[in-house]
Amino acid sequence: MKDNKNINEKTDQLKVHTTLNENEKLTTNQGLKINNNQDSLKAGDRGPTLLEDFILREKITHFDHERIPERVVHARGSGAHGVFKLNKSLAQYTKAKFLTEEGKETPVFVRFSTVAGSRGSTDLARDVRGFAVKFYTEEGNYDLVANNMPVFFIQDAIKFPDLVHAVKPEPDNEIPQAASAHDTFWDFISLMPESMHMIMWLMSDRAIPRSFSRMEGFGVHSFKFINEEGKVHFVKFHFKPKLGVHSVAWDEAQRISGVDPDFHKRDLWESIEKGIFPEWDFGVQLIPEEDEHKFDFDLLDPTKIVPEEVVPVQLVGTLTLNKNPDNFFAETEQVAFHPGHLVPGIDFTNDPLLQGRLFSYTDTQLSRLGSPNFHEIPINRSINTVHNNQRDGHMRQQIVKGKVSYEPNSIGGGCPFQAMMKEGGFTSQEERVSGKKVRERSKSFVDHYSQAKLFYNSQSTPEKFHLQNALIFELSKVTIPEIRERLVGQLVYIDKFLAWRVAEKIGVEVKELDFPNQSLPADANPIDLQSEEKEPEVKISEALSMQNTIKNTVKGRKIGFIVAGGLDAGASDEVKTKLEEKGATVELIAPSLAPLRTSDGSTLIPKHSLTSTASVCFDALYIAGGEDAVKELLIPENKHLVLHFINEAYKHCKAIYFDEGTQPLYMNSNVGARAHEDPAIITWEDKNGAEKFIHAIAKHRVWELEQERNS
Ligand code: HDE
Repeated sequence: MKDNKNINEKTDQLKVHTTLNENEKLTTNQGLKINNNQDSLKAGDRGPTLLEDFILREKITHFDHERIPERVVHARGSGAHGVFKLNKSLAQYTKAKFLTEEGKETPVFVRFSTVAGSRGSTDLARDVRGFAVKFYTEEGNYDLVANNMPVFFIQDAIKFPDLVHAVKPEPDNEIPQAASAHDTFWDFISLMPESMHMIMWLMSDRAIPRSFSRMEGFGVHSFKFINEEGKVHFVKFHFKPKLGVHSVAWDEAQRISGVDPDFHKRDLWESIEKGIFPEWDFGVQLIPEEDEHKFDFDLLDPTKIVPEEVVPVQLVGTLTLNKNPDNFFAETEQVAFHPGHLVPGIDFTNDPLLQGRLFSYTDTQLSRLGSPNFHEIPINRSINTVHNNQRDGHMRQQIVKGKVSYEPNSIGGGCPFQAMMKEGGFTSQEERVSGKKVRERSKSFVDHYSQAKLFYNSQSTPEKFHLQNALIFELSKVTIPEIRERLVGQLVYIDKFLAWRVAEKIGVEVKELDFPNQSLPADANPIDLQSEEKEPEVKISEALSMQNTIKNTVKGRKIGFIVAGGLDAGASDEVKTKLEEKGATVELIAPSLAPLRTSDGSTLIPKHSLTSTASVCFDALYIAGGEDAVKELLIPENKHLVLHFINEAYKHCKAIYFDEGTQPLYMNSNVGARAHEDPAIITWEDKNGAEKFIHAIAKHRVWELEQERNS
């Protein structure tokens, strides 16, 4: 929404820096009006260009320096503005103002990202997604730099460069782009048992979301809440999408990467432009400080979740994205997050992964944005004014008056003053810390398989099947058999059948693992340690299966209507209206982009032709009836394209509605050969077809019929 009403303190602040070229004259960067932007200044019209052409030089110089380094990880991103509304006060647990006043609204900017791929790679890579939220609070910026998976590959920051080097394209030939399916990634993983829980998440369909609006967000680490009295709680942060958690099939993801590599970016942009604002419930898991050691895992270990059955998630707020950025580079590219951007009432824990992150994020902005003044870039500015004695540096914007840039001072009347705690001055939580200086991993971090098992066992049968196939796909790309074998050796500790099934398909044998393990104390043997594994408190966690998150809504769904000249306008209009009333979008796909006439003489303009899009870009298909329309769809040059649409949507377990007169298409497609009832296939025989169609789309997919639909 270009000029929507979703204005808040932050978007207001950005306005000062926003410009529109409408009705303006072209100028140089110095404000000089330009009279000829077509030709450079030459010695004669066929002569050499003159060095004195300052207009040419300025233009080309600026162009030459337009690029900045992309993020070393999370390079590809999409962002949006929005608002966080607190529905339930957390004053009992934290003094952070944006979390204590019920009904309070805080402006936010959110950036979603893939991790491994370059800026120009595809949205649909199998990967973790970043979910970074900047809260512009009255007490300063608070960044919750989250992911769509609640655990991480490694337990200690010192392994992060190794992990990233392993997953990024291989350094000799820069292959493969935005993919973990290669030797170096699986070599590293197979030697890092602590990564196995995360690998279960990464091989699940969570790594190929249907949209950003259908992903969860997790703070991953345990953080701390501190209330006015100084009482401490550990806290885990959650964002739960109002539309449920949904993903596409891997085969679909691969096709989308070709047909529309910007699939997620486009979905986010278009949803917001249409006013279908993505929304999440914000939740917290709270653990009193004194209960820190009550769990069969360590709260400081980022490869572990706190199962919701053990500590329920309390939903306390709503995150809504309601405004697209005006400029991708200025906002989405230049936004700089940092887990160390805190407000009073929130603090870190000693999670050794988090501790390393606290160094990395400012450091990386220095090379990416080129100056310690990156906080002055409009998107990064706090809505609370900034007052300190930091000065100068590249691209300084603020003009601070006066002689004083030190403290203590008397010349400036002592300003700016330190703030007392009661005035909102930040104080770190007082924590007793003692211990020998050691380069070691805590023994409480050693159980690497219980929660990997918990995740796997909590998946529905189709989800397990997809996970298994993802492992087979990925490991089949590994050229070194020993790596494949070693990884299978890890899977044995999670699920023997899974290990056996994968091994069979990737041509290795299931062997017991036997290799040096760098993440364990030197004297520990991983197998012995595993045999000490405790019976877990929770064996199945419902929250871990996407199947359990289905909501009864078609909001934000995109439905492809396959139409042709002479279509039965009455019938298709009825379905379209009902879908649109419920927040879905309908797009017409026809043999060509030429306007077409309906049975009642009205004109329709198709958005797509049968060759310019594909079924993978839609959640469901409606095949419009009408004698002439069906005839046209059946002519040889159209028939195979239409059947391809239908068969592919069928294979990907989508809802398909065949309206009156489309029997020949139905019979010629794979749908006609189905042996059993299928709730997501609606035909001309169904009474209340539109309602059934809507119901089927709301279920997302009939994954449980995948085997049958593909047989
Ligand atoms: Fe990051 N991470 N990270 N990370 N991370 C970056 O910062 C890093 C980790 C996450 O949209 C970088 O500005 C280290 C966990 C997101 O701009 C960099 C370690 C989680 C984003 C960096 C981690 C994240 C980043 C690259 C291990 C989930 C994108 C560019 C110690 C909780 C933010 C940048 C955006 C980006 C370092 C691990 C989330 C290099 C050293 C765990 C969402 O600073």
